Amino acid sequence: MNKFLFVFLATIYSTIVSANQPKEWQLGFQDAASEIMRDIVNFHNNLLLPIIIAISVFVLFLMIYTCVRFRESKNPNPSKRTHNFAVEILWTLIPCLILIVIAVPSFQILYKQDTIPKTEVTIKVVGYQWYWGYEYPDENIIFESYMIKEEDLKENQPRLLTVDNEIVVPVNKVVKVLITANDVLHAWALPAFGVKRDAVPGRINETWFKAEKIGTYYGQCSELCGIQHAFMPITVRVVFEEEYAEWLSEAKMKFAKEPITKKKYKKIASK
Ligand SMILES: [Cu+2]
Repeated sequence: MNKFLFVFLATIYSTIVSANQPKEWQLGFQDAASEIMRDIVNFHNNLLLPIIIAISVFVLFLMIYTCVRFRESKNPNPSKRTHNFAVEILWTLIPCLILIVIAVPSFQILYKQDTIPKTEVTIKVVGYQWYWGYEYPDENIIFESYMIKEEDLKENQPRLLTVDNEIVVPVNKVVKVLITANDVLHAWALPAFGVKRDAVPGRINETWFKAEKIGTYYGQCSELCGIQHAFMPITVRVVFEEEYAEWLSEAKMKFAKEPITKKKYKKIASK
């Protein structure tokens, strides 16, 4: 396909694809856009939720039963018993078993998040009070990302989530994210990808994601970091590879880490 036609269609498509952000009256998670997030959602919906509901119903039943069965009028002389060996064993063992049943799939997901597959794009994230700094170390790109104030928002830009410089990544590629901070603790979190890692000054944390759908994804700082903690959102635009390449060549000039020499400019422009 003609490259320009492709980029044109891709741009139209990416604006049609709905953005992933919290919706009004939403219950539960945002739609998953990565395998890890799908695992997390399945883990929650198919294992945790049934256990939580069963325990809540059981405890509610016990409370109602005791209130009715042992009310004063029906049970004027209460039993003086304080111990029951069998019941004590049961209420220790059963919760242990439940925790083990939860732990196995939980560790599986944790290990999957921790093992980074062969990386195709690397991004370094630095938390500042109160904005994010981004770097593409392999591409000589470095920039800062500030929230857009409410009065400056354009149509369809979500409040408190839109930034001036969003990060752009290609779809279906493994993106490694190196996360650190420059002043206090922050946390880089993107619900749709199942990513949340602390940004710790003097230390680099790693995580990864592989976005499976193009679109715009929103996250927020998730570690209370000061007065403007709520105003340092994260915006990631997932695009087709062609569009990514185009963005890269533009960003390399706009956000060059070092001033571009004439020679370097020629090299980038000729790519
Ligand atoms: Cu923060």
